[in-house]
Amino acid sequence: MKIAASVLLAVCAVALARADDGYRLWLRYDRMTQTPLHAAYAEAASTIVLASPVAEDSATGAAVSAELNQGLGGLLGVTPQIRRETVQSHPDLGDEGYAIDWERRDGHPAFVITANRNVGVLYGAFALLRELRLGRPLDHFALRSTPRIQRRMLDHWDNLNRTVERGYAGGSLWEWFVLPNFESPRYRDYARACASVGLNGAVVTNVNADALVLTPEWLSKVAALASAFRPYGVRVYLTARFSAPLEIGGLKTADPLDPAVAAWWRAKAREIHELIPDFGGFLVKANSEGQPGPQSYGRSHADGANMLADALAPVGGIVLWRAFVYEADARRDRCMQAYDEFEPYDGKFRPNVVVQIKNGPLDFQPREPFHPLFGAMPRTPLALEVQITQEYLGQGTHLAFLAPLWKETLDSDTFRPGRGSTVARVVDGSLSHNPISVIAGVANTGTDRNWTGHPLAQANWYAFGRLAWDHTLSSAQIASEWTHLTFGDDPRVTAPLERMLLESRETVVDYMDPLGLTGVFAEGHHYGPEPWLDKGRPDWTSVYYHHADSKGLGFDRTQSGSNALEQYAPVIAGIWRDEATCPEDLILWFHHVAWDRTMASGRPFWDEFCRHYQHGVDTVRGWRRTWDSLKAYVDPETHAHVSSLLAIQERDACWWRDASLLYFQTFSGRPLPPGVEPPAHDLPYYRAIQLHWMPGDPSGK
Ligand code: BDP
Repeated sequence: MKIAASVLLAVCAVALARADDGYRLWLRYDRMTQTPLHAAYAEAASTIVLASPVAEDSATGAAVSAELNQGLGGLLGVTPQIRRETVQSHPDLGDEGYAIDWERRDGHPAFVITANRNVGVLYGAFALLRELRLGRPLDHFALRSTPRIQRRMLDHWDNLNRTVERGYAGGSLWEWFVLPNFESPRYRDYARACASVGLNGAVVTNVNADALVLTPEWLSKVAALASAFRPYGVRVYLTARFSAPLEIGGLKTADPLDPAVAAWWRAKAREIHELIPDFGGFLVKANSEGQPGPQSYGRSHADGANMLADALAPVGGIVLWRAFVYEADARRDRCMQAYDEFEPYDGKFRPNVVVQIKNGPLDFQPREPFHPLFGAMPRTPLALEVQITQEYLGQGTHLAFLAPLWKETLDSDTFRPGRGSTVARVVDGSLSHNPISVIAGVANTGTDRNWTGHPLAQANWYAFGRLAWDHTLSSAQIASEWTHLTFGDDPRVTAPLERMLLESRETVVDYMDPLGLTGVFAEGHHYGPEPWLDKGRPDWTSVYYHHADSKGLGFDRTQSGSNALEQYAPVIAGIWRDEATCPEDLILWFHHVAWDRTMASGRPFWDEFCRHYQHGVDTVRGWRRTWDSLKAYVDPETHAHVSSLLAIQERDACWWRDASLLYFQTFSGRPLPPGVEPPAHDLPYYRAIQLHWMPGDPSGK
């Protein structure tokens, strides 16, 4: 009886240990298998020295101790003795950097974390735990790391009613109604996860902003969030609705040159600063997609940004002014408008203004060339904004690991002023010696228990943080780290899963919009294909972007077309301008390509185009087989969840292929090449598909 009970208990314990709801993200800290290396780790980890010139700040210091206790206890079964030592400051470590060394102290091995500030010690603690978990050899423990970009931010498109624009993981994490009285423990867990990958800022409200958040009642709620995040080094920012002085301030105008308006914002900045002493600043979407802005008063973006910057400067805040602007009735190529609007203002912004630019000139498509503004404003700090949430890459149901997409932008060479002037160097400030540097990712988090909806989308939150800290890391390294931290070290799991992650972005491109095609997404919710969309605002249709006709496909952005190429440096424009040298993965972005053009493979363009779609479908099918084969080695809940999502992804990949090829075939008039499966239905069937109440769709219908 006794034996039976203990067997049952053991079985339950195993089951419990295996049931995995994903809440712990990559911070699992499960006991590592015992090897001589782990025994050596355990010995050294029993003493941790925290060396810093500053006195211990209680909140962050407590977070460090809690993390080390939890992490080392979990991984190694060690309760560390944590000693604090006061040391000289290390200028090369800056405010947030850390060093980790393996040394002998009093005759015993010990890990020493050195940093100038408590938050650096915290980053060092997370790094130590990560490196131990990943099995770094002890004699390699002389780590030095400082972030390349100062402000590493998550932008939450969260509304005050707790819906999340383009959010696919449940509702908003911020429980506004019960704030500030009730502070969900999840706020701390959120900030801790951010800190573990080095993120240090959160814009907690949607860029399509609500002025209400700037009222005293709501600011006290924001202050509660800020205090929950503070121990983990995460500063709060807010989106500022430009018309707030009218809406909540009782003024008759929001004209940025009106002294009463400027005074209102100055007082507002002071009020926020009193509640939130480390308030980061405002993120502003102005004169874009219906949002108010300075142009409503005949003023420029610079006038608007500078007025807010003057209000924030006395309290140490910055303005993140978005360059995602385009006019409703413009005759000019939409992809050229942000450049036209902002480039003339280079050098005209206050020092605490940062212009925040999406990775590409359109809108977070699966592939775009880098935004030309990155090469055009050397006297202005420029922030890179990417989307972690997968608005255009299958949303909550498709696997798409985005590090390769972000790296593609970061590593792009603007050739301004010369070779080696990569977007990464523009953004990290090293190219023009800009004093402020910012990178922002539109968050993929929500109230789903596993934070990100798709279990594998956690990898994108992780990857964004890691790249924000160090953009020189490779996608493969990040994929490997995340996979090991999340799924353990069994190579039967990690090797195939890493391969799936690394293939996934290109696979999505293959079945959605290969060879530089863009703008073919369903109206409103943007989930499925709608290349036939031709009604409504021209630049919100698909036909505006793909230009399909009987001759060919693609948007001519050379001199014979919109000449968007003129916005790039001559070297790069020269390569892209010539159809013969333009990389094929961007060819439809820059050229109207003839259906029978011979591609590098020797095949006609139409055949090549079709084969990309099929290749995308085939790859997803391969993942399903691979994932099935991992069943015995992966937590059952997670396995079942991902299996179902991969089935949806295969269904959708087929839908994208069939709908797109049937539609474009009406222009090409050519048969599907051998190897491309015939569509399951006819074009009217696909055109009739309507999805309702899609997650994250702001139009809500
Ligand atoms: C688009 C989204 C829209 C956002 C907009 C933006 O569809 O919901 O408000 O970007 O970035 O991608 O402002």
